[in-house]
Amino acid sequence: SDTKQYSNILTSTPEAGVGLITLNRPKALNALSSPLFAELNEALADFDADDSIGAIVLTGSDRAFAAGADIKEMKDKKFSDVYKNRFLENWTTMTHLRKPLIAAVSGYALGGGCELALMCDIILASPTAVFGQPEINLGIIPGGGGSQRLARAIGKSRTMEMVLTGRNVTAQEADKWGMVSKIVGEGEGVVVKEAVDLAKNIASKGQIAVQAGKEVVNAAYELTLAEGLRFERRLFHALFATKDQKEGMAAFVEKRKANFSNL
Ligand code: CO8
Repeated sequence: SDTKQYSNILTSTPEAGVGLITLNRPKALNALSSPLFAELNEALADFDADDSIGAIVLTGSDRAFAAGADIKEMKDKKFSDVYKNRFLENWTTMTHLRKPLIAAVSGYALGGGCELALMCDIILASPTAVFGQPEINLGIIPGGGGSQRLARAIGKSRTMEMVLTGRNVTAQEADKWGMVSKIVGEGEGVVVKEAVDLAKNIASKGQIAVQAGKEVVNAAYELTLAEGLRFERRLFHALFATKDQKEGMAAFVEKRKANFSNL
């Protein structure tokens, strides 16, 4: 996966089982241009298809996770352009990945950058992280799911305040509101290291169970409670057909570490 050369992102495998994607447009604070998103989708699809990868980390720089969609690219577009060309429709492709995706956010996560983090499965924040939906200041509204995913994550009142005023929120507020799973320690690179450790931990589990776990949690955001509970139980039942279930439970009884085969 690290053989491909991209112009707007970097890819690597910092630990066995972990794919790392770093947004790399430093001069534009990682503004999400169409070429960047095409590369991001390609790299995510490659890691998702790679059997040796168990979890993926997405990060930016110390200064910016991503400062939003590329305003210079958008500014002269007309309704007919964005509608007919399905502008930014491919942004949500990443929500269909099988493997867990962890956002390691440092610095600005604004507009589309905040929405990008919200499309990930877990968000770790550096103490310097800043989240916001400043679209209102540009005469538009969030278009990458911000209004919907934020409302589900932090509730109506806070989402309304963020979307209608464009006010940025600190990592500390985002943490208090349950938008991120935690704030890591201070220092450059700390958030990426912690995200890679978390990804490595997830990659060490049975991968069928990991992917099923992601699928059922995500179902909680799409289905009614009754449908979600039924879906969870069916997948829970299905896992009794895997070797990993036999191995995991045998290892517990035999007081040894499980050796999962992902079968
Ligand atoms: N697009 C393009 N260029 C950007 C962007 C951006 N979003 N953000 C920063 N840049 C560029 C700046 O233009 C500047 O370039 P240059 O040196 O050529 O002038 C460079 O990055 C550095 O930026 P600043 O000089 O402004 O740096 P500061 O430290 O002074 O400020 C800020 C940093 C506060 C982050 C500031 O850059 C800023 O406010 N950026 C814009 C934030 C914003 O409004 N984001 C929302 C964009 S709209 C959006 O995301 C809609 C999403 C729709 C998603 C739909 C999905 C389906």
